[in-house]
Amino acid sequence: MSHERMANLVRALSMDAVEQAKSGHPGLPMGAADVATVLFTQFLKFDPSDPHWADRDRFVLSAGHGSMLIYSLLYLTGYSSVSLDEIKRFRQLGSKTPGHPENFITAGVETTTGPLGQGLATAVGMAIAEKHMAAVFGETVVDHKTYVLASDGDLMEGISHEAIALAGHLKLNKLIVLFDDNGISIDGALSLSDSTDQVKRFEACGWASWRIDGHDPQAIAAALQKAQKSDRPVMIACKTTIGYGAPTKAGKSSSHGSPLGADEIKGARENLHWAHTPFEVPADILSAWREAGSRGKPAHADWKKRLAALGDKRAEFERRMRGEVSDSALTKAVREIKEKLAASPKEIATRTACEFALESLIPALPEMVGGSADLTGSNNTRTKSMTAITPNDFSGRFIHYGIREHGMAAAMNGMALHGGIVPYSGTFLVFSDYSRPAIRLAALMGERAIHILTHDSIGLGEDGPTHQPVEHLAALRAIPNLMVFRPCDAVETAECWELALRAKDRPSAMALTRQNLPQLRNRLDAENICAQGAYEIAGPDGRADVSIFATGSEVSIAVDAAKKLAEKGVAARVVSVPCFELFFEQPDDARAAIIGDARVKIGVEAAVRMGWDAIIGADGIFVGMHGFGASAPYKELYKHFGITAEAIADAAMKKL
Ligand SMILES: Cc1ncc(C[n+]2csc(CCOP(=O)(O)OP(=O)(O)O)c2C)c(N)n1
Repeated sequence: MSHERMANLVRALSMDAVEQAKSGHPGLPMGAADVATVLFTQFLKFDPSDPHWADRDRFVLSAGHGSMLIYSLLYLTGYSSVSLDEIKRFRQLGSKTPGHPENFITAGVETTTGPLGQGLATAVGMAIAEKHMAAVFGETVVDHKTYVLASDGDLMEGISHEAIALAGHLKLNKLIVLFDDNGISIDGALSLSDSTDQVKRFEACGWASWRIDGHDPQAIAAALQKAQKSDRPVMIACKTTIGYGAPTKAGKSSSHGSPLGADEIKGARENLHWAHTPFEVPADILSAWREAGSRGKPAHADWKKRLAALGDKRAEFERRMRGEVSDSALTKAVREIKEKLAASPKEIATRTACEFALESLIPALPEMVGGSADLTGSNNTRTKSMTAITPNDFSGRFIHYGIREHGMAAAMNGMALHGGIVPYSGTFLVFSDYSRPAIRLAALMGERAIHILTHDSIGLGEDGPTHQPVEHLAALRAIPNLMVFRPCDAVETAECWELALRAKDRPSAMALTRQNLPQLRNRLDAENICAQGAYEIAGPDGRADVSIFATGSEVSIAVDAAKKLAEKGVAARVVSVPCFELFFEQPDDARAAIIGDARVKIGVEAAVRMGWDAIIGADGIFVGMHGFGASAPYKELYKHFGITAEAIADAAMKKL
């Protein structure tokens, strides 16, 4: 079967599906069909009968708008997730072929893509994970490549720079990017907005990079062949024509993001010598594609034998790839931490409590791979025993991500998706804005990536308002499926770590202090109390007149306020709220019991009010921030902004 016929089937399916859906992007699949056909029929190692085969090559369509490309490829190579009917239902509710590829909907899609740049940066994490797992379990069972198809938009996004610089530094030589170099974006020719020499840019970042004709199957195959043996990551700029085959729209932005229309499709059929009706799949071409799809079967079978020969390590490898942390190891580690804290309570910052917890967690859970965006000493994410991952040795468990929060968060997604690793990292809470798009994708995909976000309020003091988050807790809490933890002491910090690690299908953000906090939980609780999201941490024996809800560093202030109120004969209780999401997920009666029926409800958090009304009601009192912070020693700032025990007690008395 000729390459041309096989590639043209991809083109035909893509333009027909977009036409039928009356929406979508035909240009990229038509332009990149040759590159993708060579990759999938000659190079990519995969087995459609097992989309989760651990040693498959990963293929990331970073330009997610070209989703019909991957749906065509999955159908043609024989993945059961995408049938011809699903292709006909492109972009319809409940289909396996949504507008942009979603890894949690369509088996064979490695990662959700659509926000440009994310796929490329996620792929860097996959390539890191491959190297780390190979270092731990050996290349006999972990030896695969990560391929990316990236568009102009992917490479224009800022995140691409963080990603390619990190990949180049780490010499991720099994990462191969195919750049769909078509010179067109939505507004028109790329020359409207860009004049970067991408080949030179990648080279400057330590990649091997060169240009080819992206419609010449021999040139594509030769380039991919050469890429197999590279000692550094590879970027192949494939010169293509967007909408290849369309008579008037090829090479133009008009083929990028809307159906071609009946006349144009008719002309494209003529140009491509495609004498078939819409969605018609000629049996001989399909069978050639299916044959290509079964190419990987022998390799898969051989791999299974090598896996079996792994002996004792096999079960551990499989456990890690399933993403199941050892229940007994985790339970034991957390118990050990809590016992130590009960025996000798610690007045430490929660960031320090994090490191204290990690000292037990890291040896217990070998899948944890940490890091920091150049704030290692401030985030306390590296324990004494951890060694760094370097270009020459990927067996380490700590990544110096550099000052690349966005690239770091996306790489963590890639590691979580690859499997075998539970990634966590650190930066300041205020800079979660820089990583937010990738955190959002982790939440959407349901991936366990754990973000340690220290310096979580005005409590960081002198660095001032640029570094003092006020809206970030609210902004993170607004992301569905993300757990935002703000522990109040060392014990809660350990419990929140346990919850984050046990949540296989959701990411976590943990807001931690720079300043020391008293340990409020001195009793050894066998249970994880933070699992309820909120609980009474201090209270009178009988009914309370006042309920004070607080998180993190403000819980101890709330406890002091309750004492002041008690001196005035007012019964007040304090509820610590380490995780809004887990609290809101409690059954109605449990939630109502925690909220209680005290006459006065007060929320205390050194951040903006947004989100708090769900707990304290619109008529509740909020003691927190109403604007940006300021630069001063932190104790002065708490007084200046009125976040004190006195202020809370006064507000309560006024309302009673
Ligand atoms: C972060 C982000 N910004 C904007 C968009 C909207 N968008 C989709 S495709 C595209 C650019 C298209 O140009 P290119 O990447 O070259 O793709 P091609 O035209 O070749 O299909 C834009 C701006 C997006 N998907 N992601």
